[in-house]
Amino acid sequence: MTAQPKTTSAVDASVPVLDDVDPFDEEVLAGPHHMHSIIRDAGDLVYLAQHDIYAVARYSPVRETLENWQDFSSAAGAGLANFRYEEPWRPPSLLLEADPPHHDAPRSVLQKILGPRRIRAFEDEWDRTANQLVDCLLEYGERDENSAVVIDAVPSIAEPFPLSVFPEALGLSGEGLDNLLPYGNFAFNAFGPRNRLVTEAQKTIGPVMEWVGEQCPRHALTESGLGADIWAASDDTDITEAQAPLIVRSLLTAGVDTTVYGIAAVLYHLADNPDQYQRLRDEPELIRAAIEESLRLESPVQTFFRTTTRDVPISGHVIPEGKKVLMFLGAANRDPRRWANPDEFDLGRDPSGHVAFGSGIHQCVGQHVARFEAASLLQALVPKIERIEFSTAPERKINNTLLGWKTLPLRLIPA
Ligand code: HEM
Ligand code: OVM
Repeated sequence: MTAQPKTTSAVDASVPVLDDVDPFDEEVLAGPHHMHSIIRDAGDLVYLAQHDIYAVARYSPVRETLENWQDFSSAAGAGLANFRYEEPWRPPSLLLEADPPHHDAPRSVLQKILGPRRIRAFEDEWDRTANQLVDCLLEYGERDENSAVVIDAVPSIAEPFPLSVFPEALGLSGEGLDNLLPYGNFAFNAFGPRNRLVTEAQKTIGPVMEWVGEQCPRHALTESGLGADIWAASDDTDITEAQAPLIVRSLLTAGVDTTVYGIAAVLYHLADNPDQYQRLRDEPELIRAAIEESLRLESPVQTFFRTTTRDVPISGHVIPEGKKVLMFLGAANRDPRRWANPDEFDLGRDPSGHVAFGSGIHQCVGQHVARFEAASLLQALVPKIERIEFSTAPERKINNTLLGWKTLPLRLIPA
């Protein structure tokens, strides 16, 4: 590794400089939307002095950056750390942290395996599991004086549902599944600066990483799951045997926390918008729209970085070569330049074009998994629950990349 250059090249004088904006401040992470509007209003491109990074928060430059992989590389890491100078915390992902041509083969293998056809094969099983979960809450959940079921939807729904369907679909043995959420939580924190969120978690992540490593070899995976499909692709020489375990690792990293946060988000927005929930009850064919709209509004994955491969012109400015660029997906998804009433949860709008899954060659390869899981859950829940209310205020979970809920105390009024 070469040492990081001490002097940074002079900032293009026309780029708005924000000195006191820190996207990774804990208060900001707990409620980033005010900061988003400051960054969006400052311009198409800004410079965040505290981290020596460029940033885009308006919809169109975010989308441009996502789609221009030639100038905005992923191989130096999708987080703040620049892999040219800093040792990554684990061997880089062959998907997320790779550029073409290396990205191509892992991507096309995974895209086939996680395509809608393959994932639809799990639908009946996932629907059954979702119905069991909701029935169980209705039968055994704590009731209040009006016989509403009172739950914290994070530990009662958002976490157990993905954990009871995805690891099995992947082909994990079933032991040690409690490592999955801490691993994902750490991985998403690790995209940010080495703040308290990272240093605290570092103390306990060793055994978690070890467990994850043990789940990736062929012998650890059942014969018919998604993991086995990845290994089978190495028999056909689409990918090498050295690549297979790292691609399995991508699913273990990106496949669980994201869907937990996504499911909590849609439940939050349905509780927060009783009129829209009523509409969903009347028109359950809007379940898919509700999922998309809540992905737009919440953007569970808030940010990713790129690194410039040359001096890149953007919106009349130039970003020097080798600089980190932070893309605010969540800010783009609420940009009033792109969306009418951007902060409203509206089942009547067309949320397509949101960038909650990114865009371009790295666009989330697990998006069908995420949508099918959330759809199974809502299809089970909506017909059985007349109304969803907050019982007390939900609390934010703080993560350098993910936006979501630590607690989501709900009252479910049975239909
Ligand atoms: C990539 C978000 C669920 C696996 C991405 C990216 C985003 C994202 C924004 C783009 C990264 C970039 O441009 O650098 C989400 C959200 C999810 C979700 C919001 C849930 C609501 C999943 C699931 C899986 C998964 C369930 C696995 C089954 C991946 C992988 C990549 C990726 C492997 C890297 C793809 C590539 O670089 O080609 N995701 N994701 N994600 N996601 Fe997801
Ligand atoms: C990966 C990956 C992909 C997307 C997100 C992510 C921790 C990881 O391929 O390991 O976040």
